Parts: sequence; C-alpha cells; structure tokens
Amino acid sequence: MSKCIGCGAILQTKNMEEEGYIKGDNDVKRLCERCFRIRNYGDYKIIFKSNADFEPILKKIGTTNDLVVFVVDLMMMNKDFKSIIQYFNQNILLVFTKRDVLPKSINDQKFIDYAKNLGIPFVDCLVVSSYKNYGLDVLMDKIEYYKTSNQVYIVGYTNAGKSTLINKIIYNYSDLKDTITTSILPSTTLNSVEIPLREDLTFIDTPGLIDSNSFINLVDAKLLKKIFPKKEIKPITYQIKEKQTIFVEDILRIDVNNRNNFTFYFSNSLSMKRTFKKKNKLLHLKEHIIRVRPQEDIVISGLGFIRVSNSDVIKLYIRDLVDVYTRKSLI
Ligand SMILES: Nc1nc2c(ncn2[C@@H]2O[C@H](COP(=O)(O)OP(=O)(O)OP(=O)(O)O)[C@@H](O)[C@H]2O)c(=O)[nH]1
Ligand SMILES: [Mg+2]
Repeated sequence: MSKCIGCGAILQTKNMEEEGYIKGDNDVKRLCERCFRIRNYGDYKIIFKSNADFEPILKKIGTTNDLVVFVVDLMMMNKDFKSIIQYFNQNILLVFTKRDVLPKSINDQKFIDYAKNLGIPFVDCLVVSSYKNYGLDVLMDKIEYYKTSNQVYIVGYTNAGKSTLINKIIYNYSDLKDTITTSILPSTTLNSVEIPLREDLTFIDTPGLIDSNSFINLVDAKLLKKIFPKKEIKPITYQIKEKQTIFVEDILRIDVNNRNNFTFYFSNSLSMKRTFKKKNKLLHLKEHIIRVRPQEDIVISGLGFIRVSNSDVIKLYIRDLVDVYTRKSLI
C-alpha cells in the first residue's frame, strides 16, 4: 500500500472523510487530498488523533539503535519531556527550534543550561531555526557524529516544527524535490515519512504526540494563526502600581493586586489590554491561584510565558485543561 508523500497516511480512494483520501487521477502524485489542499489553498482540515494512534510508532523506534532527534519548540520548553523520551534507550539529540521567535539578545546557552537542569538524558543539545536557517550546519555535523546507522528519526510533540526542519534539510543538503506537508494545525504528519537524503542517511519524520494540556490543541485554526508567533516576539511589559486586570484577547485574564512588573512573551498578534476598573469578563474560565516568586515565569502551556519581577499571589483565568505553572525564569 502506498503512502502519501506529504503526511505519511496510507492512500485510499474510498472515503473522502478519512485520512489518506486520494482522487483516482491524482495517483501519480501520491499526495492525499488533505495535503494537496493545505499546500495549495491553505485549507486546513483537522484530523483528530489520539496518542494511542502514534505510540506504536515511537515504541518501534525504541526497539532500534538508531539516532533519535528530539525536536522541541523553544516556546514550549515546559513540556513534559519524559512522556516522549521514555520510549528510547538510544542516543537522543535534543534540538530546540523556532529560535527566531525569541529575542536575539538571549544567549542560546541559557536554553541549553535550562534543558540540562531538567535531567533529560540527551547526548547533545543545540538551538536552531528552520525559518532563519540558523544552526542547521551544526545540526547536520552533530547528526553525522552521533548517528549509529543510516537511519535518523525525528520525533517530538505535534507542531514542534519537525517536518519544517526536515524540509529545510532537504532543500539545503540534497537535490530531492519531495517535501513534507507542514501547517499550524496539530497532527499534520499522520504516519512516518521516509526521506532518503543520501545513500547513507535517511531521515524519518514522525507524527508528533499531542499534549492535551496545551492551549494549541484546544482552539480553532483562526486563533492558532494568532497564537503562533511568525517573527521575533517583542515582549510587552506592564508596570503594575495598584490593583489591575490584564486581558489577552478573550482567552486570558490576570488579576494583579500589588506593585509588580509583568513581561509577556506572547505572539504580538494577540491583542492585550489592561484595565483599572472592576470587570466581570472571563470569570467563567478556570481560575488558577498562582504564587509566584521573584524572577520566575508563569508558563501558560501553548500560549507563552510571563516573566514576573516580584513575589506575589495572582489570579489567572484560562480555558479548562490548559497547564499553568511557574518555573525559574528562562530569560
Ligand atoms: N517561527 C518559526 N515557526 C516555525 C519554524 N519551524 C516550523 N514553524 C512553524 O510551526 C508550525 C508547525 O510546523 P510543522 O513542521 O508542521 O510541525 P510538526 O512538528 O511537523 O507537526 P506535526 O506534523 O503535527 O507533528 C508551522 O506553522 C510552521 O510554519 C521555525 O523555525 N520558526
Ligand atoms: Mg509534521
């Protein structure tokens, strides 16, 4: 059975609603209708998957000795890494991607040190940006150095930027024409996709695991477009002098009581507002009472993080299921 070259789904001509659907006459291209539409019309169709669909793929990788490249979106640093690395005993190369979205002034070593403190057993760690072609030569050198066979697996959470990274590698380091489908939607890649870059090097893209506590897996495509920063984030600082409330669109409410500085590392496409007046907006969302210490970040999984200067207890309202917690400041 042949697979779609864009997402890895097994091709079928019977059911338009199911993954891998292909019109008979498109057979030569081996690209399913969904990939065709994403690529040509930006027309996204969410295929709902659960991690149970993808776990067998990761388990199988764990039975090999092949190098695993674990791709993590820098904005999603907080993720529970263990739920992915538990599958692997082989060499894991940790790659933080989307470097372009965080301010240039931050030293990359900060991210690497942060990762080291999380106790992840990776052989090496580096920071890249597929958009800016940043760090890719170093990545290729490290892959050459750590690979134990001709196969290299690319794994991570959905939306991390795995397929985009492989496409950039195809473009930069091979004469291949085929590319993998990428999109802002979760579960773009549906099955493993093999890219034979050279005789002695095949990349295998995999579907990302879904983090059901990330904001990105709970919202529609329109909001997703705003949430994902397309360029460097310009942090927004609010100097709070008295009781105030900060709103981010109609998705987040933060009530602050005391003098403090809050710096938001969120996509600048999201509109933010602060108000001194008492408002009842968004109180129906899930309430979190957060005790934050000086120089800590409040992380809102999938949305971004807020650096806080002074210790305080604040109230935060966000959609149910979204993980909210504090960590030592990343910046
Ligand atoms: N700013 C920025 N965005 C990126 C970068 N790499 C990928 N993206 C964006 O991140 C989104 C997800 O990218 P994909 O490559 O489809 O992610 P994936 O990890 O393959 O996702 P799944 O196939 O769902 O597991 C897309 O909107 C990409 O354009 C990058 O280096 N910088
Ligand atoms: Mg993908």
